[in-house]
Amino acid sequence: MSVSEDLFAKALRMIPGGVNSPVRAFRSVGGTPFFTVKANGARLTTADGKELIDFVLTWGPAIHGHNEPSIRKAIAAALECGTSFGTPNPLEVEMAELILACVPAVKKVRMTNSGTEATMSAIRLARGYTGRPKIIKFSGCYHGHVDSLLVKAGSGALTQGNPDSAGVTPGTAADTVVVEYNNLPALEQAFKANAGAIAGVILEPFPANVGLILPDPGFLACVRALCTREGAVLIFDEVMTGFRLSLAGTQGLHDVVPDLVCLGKIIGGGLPVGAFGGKAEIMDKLAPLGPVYQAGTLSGNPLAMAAGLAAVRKLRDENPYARLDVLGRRVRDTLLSAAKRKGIPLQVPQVGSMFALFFNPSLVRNYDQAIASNGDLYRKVFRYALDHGVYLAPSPYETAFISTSHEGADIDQACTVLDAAIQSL
Ligand code: KE4
Repeated sequence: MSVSEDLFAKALRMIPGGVNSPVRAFRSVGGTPFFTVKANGARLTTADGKELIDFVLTWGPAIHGHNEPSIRKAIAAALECGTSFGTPNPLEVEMAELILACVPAVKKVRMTNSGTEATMSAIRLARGYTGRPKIIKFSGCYHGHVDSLLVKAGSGALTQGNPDSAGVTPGTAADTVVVEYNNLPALEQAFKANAGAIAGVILEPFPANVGLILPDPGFLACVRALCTREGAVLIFDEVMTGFRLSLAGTQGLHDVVPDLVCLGKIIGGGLPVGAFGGKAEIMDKLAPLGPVYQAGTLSGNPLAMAAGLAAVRKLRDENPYARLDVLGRRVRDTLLSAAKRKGIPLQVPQVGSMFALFFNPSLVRNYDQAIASNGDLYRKVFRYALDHGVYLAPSPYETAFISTSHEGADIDQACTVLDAAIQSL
């Protein structure tokens, strides 16, 4: 038995599914998950001493690679002063200043401890600001484990949703309307069917929890226009894409301005974090100023702020986004070329340092098309890559990430393995 297998057997006895977050259990790809004991640059080291080139990057935060020295030094320096104060601390002010400087849509910001807290708070704020009950979300978009957002399209797909998890009550789901992404007529119809009741529309501008789906030309602008017309709050969930695709997230790639933005991952430099921000007139509805309650013992924690400040300042100072896009295109072209030679239909949506694989003959524009892709071929590629030292996301419905530390030998080696993985099908 390997060390990871032994650890997993022990974990299973004490932790549900042996993991503290379901996707880590490898249930979508089979086999026993490996345990990581350390990480540096683009590589993880497993409990069995195996090195893996990592395309998951702790689900996004490690844009500079793992254990980046300036982030490590920033945490160590903050640690000298203690771990948590429960009072305002100067680093929170620096983080707010930096987020406002980088993300134009954000005029005021509140820190949280996770992306889930950020989206949960943003939809409560939208409801409190508008006095309306309903939220529109899009199928395939994931916003963390918020009751109101663990909802799938209901029988009357344009009226109310159905719970997408046990424990979410029909009453909660009833206030969520689920619409197909990239389907403007459906969004228009949802507003019509819920006239005057929609508090907000939340979406991942580039859905990346269903593989990676890119918006049709003009889709985001039309969503913006409909929200403006209907008086609904437009919420961009950029927990994944924030600071990943540009300093302004997807907002650096188009000109659509949301009313609220949710952030996470990169802004914590690998430590627990989330944030939501946007128009001051909306944000000022938050306690202690306004009637919408929101709180968190460790929100703005000095260690997470120090790590996030170091990570974001490094992005601001070095602006690595063009370099990351070159790496993303290289991986995409490697995969597409390999699939063409093999005669296998493959889509590789890629934007900057994010990419995904859909074994599908057609462009994937929505959730139904994503899940109709061949998951078995993905699982075979995942397994071959892992056996040859490359770690892709352990699910066909996730996105892969590249860091600046992949440049050079690691991306060369990874592309060789990914090509061979496709040829092995
Ligand atoms: P957290 O609560 O996990 O910090 O963030 C939730 C969240 C919100 N919004 C978006 C767009 C997200 O991608 C996430 C979390 N992403 C997943 C990866 N698909 C986290 C991995 C996990 O659940 O273990």
